[in-house]
Amino acid sequence: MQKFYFFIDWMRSGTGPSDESVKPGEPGRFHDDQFLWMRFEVMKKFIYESPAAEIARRLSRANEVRLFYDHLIVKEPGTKITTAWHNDHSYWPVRGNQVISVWLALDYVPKSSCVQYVKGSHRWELIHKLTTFAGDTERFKGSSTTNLPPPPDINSMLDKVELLSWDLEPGDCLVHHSFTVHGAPGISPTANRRRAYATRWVGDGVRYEPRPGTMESLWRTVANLDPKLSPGSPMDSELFPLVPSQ
Ligand SMILES: O=C(O)CCC(=O)C(=O)O
Repeated sequence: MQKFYFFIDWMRSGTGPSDESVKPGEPGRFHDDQFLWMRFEVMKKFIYESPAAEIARRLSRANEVRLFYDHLIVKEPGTKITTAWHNDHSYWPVRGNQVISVWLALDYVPKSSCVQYVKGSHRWELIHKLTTFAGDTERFKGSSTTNLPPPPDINSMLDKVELLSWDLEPGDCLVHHSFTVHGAPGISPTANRRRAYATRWVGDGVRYEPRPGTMESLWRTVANLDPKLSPGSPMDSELFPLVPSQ
């Protein structure tokens, strides 16, 4: 585990399809990076040797799962911006129900810093307009996703929905369906850093569906990562390796 922490601190400069959500001059830092397993042996080892694949396979009731991608998410103390309400499915070039994330806490995460999930919202099966983690729509302006409904304004529905979040120890994980609406608060200046390693998994029933604006175009243009799949085909690509259960 120590080695894993070291890598995470060291690689925060991000060489993949990484993002900085806090604008210059704003407090804190909210950084994320993707496809780390392709660059760092320690992440690859986690993918193939941890129980994450089996957790995803069982919970999505799939026969087998592929790693869709891995994602490091780091929020520093004093970060005011919240993670905007969204579901993941809207961003992803996939069709199907067996799409699961395992969000692994690498630090102690008090409930006040934890991701918040809208209970039952996976049943809404919403495909919404895209924003950045910080809720910025500018980057996606011009894509045909502008015809979609906006992400749900959960803050105005708090009397109608139930939010779920927890106190987590390092090593605890949360598992969410790709249609589950979620967001996260900022981090108080006195709280500790919140590092999470999320792995995203697809089951054998999932098909490639590169809807306009979804992340495959970012992956291709920023990081030269191309699954070389045609729309409607199974997710059978070197980019999305099959991971046998442990
Ligand atoms: O960690 C966060 O702040 C957001 C996490 C998230 O949106 C996700 O893992 O899908």
